[in-house]
Amino acid sequence: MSEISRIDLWQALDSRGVPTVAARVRIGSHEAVAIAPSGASTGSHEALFLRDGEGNFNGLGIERTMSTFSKEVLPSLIGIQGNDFSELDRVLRTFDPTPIQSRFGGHIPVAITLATWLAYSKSAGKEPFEVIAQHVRSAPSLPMPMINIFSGGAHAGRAIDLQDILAIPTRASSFTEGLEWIWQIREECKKLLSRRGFDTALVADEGGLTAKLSGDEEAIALVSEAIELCNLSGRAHIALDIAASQLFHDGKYLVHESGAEVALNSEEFVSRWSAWLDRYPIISVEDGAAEDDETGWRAQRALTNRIQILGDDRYATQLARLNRGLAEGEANSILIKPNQAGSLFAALTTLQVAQRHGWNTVVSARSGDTEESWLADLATGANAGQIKVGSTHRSERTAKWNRLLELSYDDAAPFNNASALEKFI
Ligand code: 2PG
Ligand code: MG
Repeated sequence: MSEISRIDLWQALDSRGVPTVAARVRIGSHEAVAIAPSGASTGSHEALFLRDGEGNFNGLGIERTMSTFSKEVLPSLIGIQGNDFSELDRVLRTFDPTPIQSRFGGHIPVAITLATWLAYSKSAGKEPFEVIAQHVRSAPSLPMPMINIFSGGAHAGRAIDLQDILAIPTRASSFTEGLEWIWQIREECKKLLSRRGFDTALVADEGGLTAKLSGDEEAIALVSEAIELCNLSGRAHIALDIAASQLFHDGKYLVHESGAEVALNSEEFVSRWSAWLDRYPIISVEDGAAEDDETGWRAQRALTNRIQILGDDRYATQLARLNRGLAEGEANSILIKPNQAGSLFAALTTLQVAQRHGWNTVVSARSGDTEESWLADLATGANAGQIKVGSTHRSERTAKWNRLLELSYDDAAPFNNASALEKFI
C-alpha cells in the first residue's frame, strides 16, 4: 500500500502573511503536509504562482486555481506510487506542459510533490533526507550554510541596491560551529550599526539586518569589518546576491552611488561589482547580471576561475536554461529552488545535471517561506554542498537551521566542508 490514496489542498499563509497553498498527501496510513514557498524577487522564467486577482485576501488568494486544479487534475494523481516522483511529475505535466506552468502555476504541483515525498518517507519508515539520497543515488552530507547578514533590494524596502550580503563559514569544522560563527558576525554587525545610530530591531523579509546606508559598498564593508572583529578573517567569507534582474530597466542597470542614481551598461555594471572582489573577502556572487542580459553574463565568464558565479533568476531551476548556461560556460554554480521548477522531481533533476557537470549547487529557501524544515533534508539528501535559507533569525529560517542542527547532533551525515569553495578562498 504505497500509492497515493488521497490529496487535500487548502489555502495557508507564508512568512510574509501572503496566501499560499498547503497540500496534504496520504500514502497507506501515513499523511504529510507541505506548504509552497514563494519569492519577492521572482524571475520571469520560473514556474508561475497564479493568484485569483480578485476576491479573498485582496486578490492574493488562490482558491479559484485550487478549485479547478482539484476537479481537473487531482483524480489522475490518485493511485500513483508514492516513491515514483518521475511518474507524478509526468502526469502533472500532461495538464500543464509549459516550463512556467502557465495554466495552474507551479505552487500547487510543488506542494503536492513535496508532501508526497514526506508522506512516502513516513510510510517507508525513513528520514526524508534518506529518501532523497536514495533517489539521487548519492551519499548524504550536511550542507555548508550561506547565511544572510544584511538585506536590501526587494527584501528590505530597497535600503541599498544589493539584495543580500551573506556570510559563509568556509573553514568551520562542523555545521554547528559554522552556524555559531555566522551568528557572531551578525551580532557584531548589529553593534556596528547601532553605534552608527541605526535601529537594529528592524529586520528584513529573511531576518537579515537592514539600514539606509550610503550605498552597497558601505554595507559590504560593514560585514567585512564584522568578520574581522570576530577574528574570522580567512575562515568566513562573503557571498552577494545582487539580484540584478531587479535593477535592470530598458537595457540599463540603475544603481545608487553617493545617493545619486546612475545608469550603467552591462560591462560597467559587472565591473562595478567585480572591483569589490579586490577589496573584500567575497567568494560568491549570485545573479551578477539580469536574467536575460547575455552581455552581462558573458562579462562574468572570466570570473568563474576566481569566485563562485551563481545563477538564480538566470536558470530558475529549469533544466533547459541550465543546459544553455553549461554550454556557454558563463557560470559555475546554480541555485536550486523547488518552487521555481514547480516540482520536487524537476528540481532534483536540474540539481543532478549541474553536479554531473561539476557545477556547485546551492539549495535555497524563498523570501516568502514557511515554518517547514524539508529544505534541510533536501540539501542533505541530495548532497547539494550548500544551503541558503536567510538569516539566523525568524522561525521560518530557524526551522531549517534547527533541522540541520538535529541532523548534525545525530551524526546523520558528514559536514560538507568547503571543498566546493576551496578553489575560491
Ligand atoms: C533569492 C531569494 C532568496 P526571493 O533571490 O535568492 O533569497 O529571494 O525568494 O525573493 O526570490
Ligand atoms: Mg537570488
